[in-house]
Amino acid sequence: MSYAEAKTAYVAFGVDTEEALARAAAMPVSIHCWQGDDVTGFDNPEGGAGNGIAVTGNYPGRARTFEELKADFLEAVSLVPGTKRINLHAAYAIFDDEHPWVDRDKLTYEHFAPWVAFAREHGLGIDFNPTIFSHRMMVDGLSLSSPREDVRRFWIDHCIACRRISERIGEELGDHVLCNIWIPDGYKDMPTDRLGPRERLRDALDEILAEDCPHVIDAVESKFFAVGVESYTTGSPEFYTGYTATHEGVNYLLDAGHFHPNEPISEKISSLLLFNDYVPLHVTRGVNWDSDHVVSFDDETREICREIVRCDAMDRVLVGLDFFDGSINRVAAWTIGSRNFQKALLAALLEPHAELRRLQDEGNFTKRLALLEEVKTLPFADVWAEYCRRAGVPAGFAWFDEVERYEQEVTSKRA
Ligand code: RNT
Ligand code: ZN
Repeated sequence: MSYAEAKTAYVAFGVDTEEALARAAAMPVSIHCWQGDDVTGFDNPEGGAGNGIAVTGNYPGRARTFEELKADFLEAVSLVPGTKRINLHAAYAIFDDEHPWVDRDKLTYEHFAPWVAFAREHGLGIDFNPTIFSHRMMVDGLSLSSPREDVRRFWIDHCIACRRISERIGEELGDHVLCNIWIPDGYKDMPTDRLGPRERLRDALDEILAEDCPHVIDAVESKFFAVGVESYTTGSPEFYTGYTATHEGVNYLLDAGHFHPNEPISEKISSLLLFNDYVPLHVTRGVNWDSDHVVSFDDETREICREIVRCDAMDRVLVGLDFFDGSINRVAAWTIGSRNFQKALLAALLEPHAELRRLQDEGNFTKRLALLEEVKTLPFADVWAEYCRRAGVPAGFAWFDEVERYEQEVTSKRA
């Protein structure tokens, strides 16, 4: 079927494909830098990910330097339609002769100026995250909620540095920068004090967030449990629900992998939208746990996008991707997950939401279900192909040939 025929098929359901294409293309999606190197970063390349984060797989060819990571990122995003931002982590600081290595509590804007130059050159926005894992100051698995004053001090100073860096990036780019704090703090086995760590986390956040940073959109990311912290997570959903509800301008970041596997975040977006300026997301795919599998064009990703569209919140839901699979070609992983999010977004924009809402309000639940199911088999593939064509990226599976070529010529040559 041609795009023109597909367009007609959608019109029959009151859906304007032109409007959907334009809206999908305009929504920024923050693409995480950390898929390219298994969350290793540049400040401790020998260390690799650990101490609060887990990555599996040893597919050859991971990016080891700033140059390699930039090249791989550009390769991946050249195959993805839509408006892109780059999501950085503090561990991706650039050190050189002029700005030699410093520890994370001493990082400054200069260590990220090369990223800003890169973003400018390619018309990308930037988002930022303190890196509170893979570091010797994670003591007994704790950072901001540690009982040790020196440990808390180090991480508070790191987070303050990150907010200042984010502020300066925002100034430089004339943009807002999402600065998202996630900590892995928790206990493997039954805690005997649940309150103390949470009091310490609350007080640490108060100190971190005290400075006025007009270019920064602050967020805190909750988690229910993780491998290694099965029994207790300091930064739980209730903790951050309370914290963000009582702290103006601090937004609650929902990660799709951070809840019970049967507790989808698509259900939560509308509630948070009522009480927060922004709802930042980490779109990822947990398989039985927070495994951060590559995002699939699956029911939950599609439902997340439907909610964004239904709530008319494309400017308040800040989408970031957060998956990292080291067991397959990393450029392919980046491309697959990012394209899948774009597919889900476009598909959501192609549903007759006003009509579906009307049916619900009229109590016509039979027709609501009938219509929801009927539109699933409209010729989406043809609109998707048109979306890709207009963005100048491969519409069909040809993108994979390009990734294979890149692997042959570039990543497979890395020792
Ligand atoms: C981990 C959190 C966190 C990280 C990234 C690297 O469970 O989801 O967002 O994945 O910061
Ligand atoms: Zn996350």
